[in-house]
Amino acid sequence: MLKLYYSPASPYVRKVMATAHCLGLADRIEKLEAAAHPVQRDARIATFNPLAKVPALQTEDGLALYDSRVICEYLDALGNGSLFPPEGQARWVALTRQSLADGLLDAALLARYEGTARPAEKQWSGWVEAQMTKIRAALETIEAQAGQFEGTPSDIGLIAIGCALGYLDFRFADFDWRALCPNAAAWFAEFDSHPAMAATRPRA
Ligand SMILES: N[C@@H](CCC(=O)N[C@@H](CS)C(=O)NCC(=O)O)C(=O)O
Repeated sequence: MLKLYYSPASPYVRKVMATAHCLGLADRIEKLEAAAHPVQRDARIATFNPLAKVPALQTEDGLALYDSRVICEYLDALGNGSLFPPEGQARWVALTRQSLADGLLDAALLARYEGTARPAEKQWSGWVEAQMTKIRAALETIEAQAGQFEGTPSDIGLIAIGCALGYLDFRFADFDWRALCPNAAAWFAEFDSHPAMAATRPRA
């Protein structure tokens, strides 16, 4: 079995699990309990990943892999998939979309940690606003491209974008990203109903 330090709320873990579902590998993953936190380090996760972040995977031959980008590419190779286009423009577009979605998520997590992990007297609204600016800018780019997106999780860029938009629904429910992104919203309505996305919706 593959062993995965896991959180049902993590959008990066969702990316890994959606990838695994697309490839028919989800049943080969044993989910290991973890409590990732930016300040209260979880020593269990650190046995696979010194950064103590999830996702962190141990392969069947004992290799420790992180972060989500590497794990997803490993799964694609293991499952003889085509979620990482091997060459040409399709490859660079898919990888850059993954970076865009992961960057949106990095900003979302930093904004959330400011409110949940930092003591109230040290919180800084300017920090959160700056992260929200990054999120809005990433959404603008997603909206500009949404007309070209396929309706199914056909590559890692689209999977990552789907997980990022799903995370906004999950943790930023008051932020009406659909009002900014009508085309992406229409795409997401169909995309998120795919079995690989439906099986991996975030939970607290
Ligand atoms: N770039 C990493 C980000 C992983 C990440 O930030 N995971 C969060 C949970 S959603 C985490 O483990 N946070 C704990 C920490 O920041 O130390 C990836 O793509 O896997």
